[in-house]
Amino acid sequence: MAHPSVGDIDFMQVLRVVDYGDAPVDPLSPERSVLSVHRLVKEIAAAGSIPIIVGGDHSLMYPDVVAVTDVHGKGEVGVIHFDAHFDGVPLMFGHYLSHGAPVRRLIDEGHVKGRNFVQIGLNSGKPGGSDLEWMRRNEVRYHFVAEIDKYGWEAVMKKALAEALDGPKKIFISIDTDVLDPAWAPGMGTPEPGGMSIRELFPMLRALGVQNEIVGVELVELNPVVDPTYRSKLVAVRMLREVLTGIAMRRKGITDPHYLDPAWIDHGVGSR
Ligand SMILES: [Mn+2]
Repeated sequence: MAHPSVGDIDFMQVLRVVDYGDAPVDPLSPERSVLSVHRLVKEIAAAGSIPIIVGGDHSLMYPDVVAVTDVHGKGEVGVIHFDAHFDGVPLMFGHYLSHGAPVRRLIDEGHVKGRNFVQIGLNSGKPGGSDLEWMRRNEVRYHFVAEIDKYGWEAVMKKALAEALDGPKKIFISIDTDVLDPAWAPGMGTPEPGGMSIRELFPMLRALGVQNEIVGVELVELNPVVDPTYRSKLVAVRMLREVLTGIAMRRKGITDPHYLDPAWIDHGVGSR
């Protein structure tokens, strides 16, 4: 029997997973890099596959999501954005393309409707006055960590999904590793203490895959070099495995995000 990848369903047995290589980037120029990232991601989406992008910082969100909406339609994709930060400033140090501004670009240019843009896990200083005003004017939905503390991840996810799918039928998932508390994954660019736990994020990622048509996933802001414990890399890999397991479960017709394969679990905790 194949070793189950995340406790029950082995996504490698269900999906065809291919390493499509690296987008050529110019480390000194986001303006030049954004084009080659967009081209590669669009090529994957246009082939009918689900691009899974591993960053790199969150400036990738702009070419990644535009590539996917180019294929699936402007305004036809909802975004579930896990992040401690709202990433929607108009300019960062005067720059149009940066990891602090992709949300602004995507919504202002009409690739994704603000009302289908759902942020989960906000946990830094609140967006400032004019930024918050912009978010509200564009009907961006946002859920602070405090909301997860109060109502639990499942209630927040249910609400977030209803918001993202208020129109579109397809979902792009953007995961900034800093949505997690740095205790779980210290190898990141802009850690914020008090973030989500893996016990909240992992089941949420899996459930998103089970319950939705996922058309793209990105994992960004991971910086394993600054974490000699190796933990950040393990946790990041697991995030993607949870999403992929959810997608595989859906392909097998499973709709319960808490499903455990009885053939496997009977030999484990369930039988004792
Ligand atoms: Mn971010």
